[in-house]
Order: sequence, then C-alpha cells, then structure tokens
Amino acid sequence: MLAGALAAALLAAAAAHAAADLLAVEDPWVRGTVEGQTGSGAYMRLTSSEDAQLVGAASPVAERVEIHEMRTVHDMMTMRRIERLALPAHVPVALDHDFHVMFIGLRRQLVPGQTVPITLQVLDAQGRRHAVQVLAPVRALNSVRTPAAAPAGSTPAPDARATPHG
Ligand SMILES: [Cu+2]
Repeated sequence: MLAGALAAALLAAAAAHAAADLLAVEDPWVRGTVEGQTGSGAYMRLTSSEDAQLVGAASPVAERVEIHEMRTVHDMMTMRRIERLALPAHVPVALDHDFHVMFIGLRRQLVPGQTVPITLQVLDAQGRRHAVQVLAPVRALNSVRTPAAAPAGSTPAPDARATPHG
C-alpha cells in the first residue's frame, strides 16, 4: 500500500517535471535588423538543473534556427552549425558569441519593442525531449552582448563579427 502510494507520488512528480524546472533561461534577446536583412542572432544564458543538451531551436520569425559555434580558422572568424550543445548540470552556458542561436531566412524585420518567441529543444539526461519556450525582446542593431554574460577581461563582440550571416 505504502509502496503503491510512493510509486503514484513519484509518477506525479515525474509528470510535473516541466521544462521550466529543467532549464533556466536568463537575459534572452535578439539583435534587431535593417529592412531586407535575412539573418540575425539570439543570445541568452542557459542553466540546466541536470545534465542536458540543447539540440535545436525554432521561431515563427525565421525559416530556420540553428545553434552555431564561432571558431577561428586561419585567423578568420567562421561559424558552423552544431548538432548539440552540452548543458552540464548547474553550469551557466552563455549563448553570447562563441555559441549563439542563429536565425536564417527572417520573415520580417526585427525592431526594438518587439518580442520574439523562440522554442528551444532540450534533451535531458534520460533522453527525453523538452520544448522550452523563450520570449526574447529585440534590442538595437548595434547592441553588444550582455555584459553580465561576458567573462572577465573579454571584450564585447563587434556587431559585424556577431552576425556574419546578416
Ligand atoms: Cu551564426
């Protein structure tokens, strides 16, 4: 009887394990665009409550949303799509420059005052997929990355480097 009640309680707890409990999203924002611009970036800080992975993203404002990694190859700053980004338990992961969310094929201009919905696809330690909803305000085109997310001693990313797709 006790075991049954405990099992029921555990099941209820598992069902209540919402995506919001899994992932804390801080300071999300999207870089504004000029008219006709087809790409932009989204920036935020993610902290997972357990070992997890960011495996995808989507937004109604863009045809495609990818997770990108910046790398320096032969002194050239390049970026590539990555399939998954590790989110170790309780370690804040900054999506600010080296990693960022990329909007490709923007359907409209993004101007300050707007809010952009983004759905993050997260795989938890048990291999379960969670959809995490984020509402990211649009910031001015020339915004630099969130100062709070920048490691000490680093310099803010110039706009041109942060949005090579644009
Ligand atoms: Cu990119």
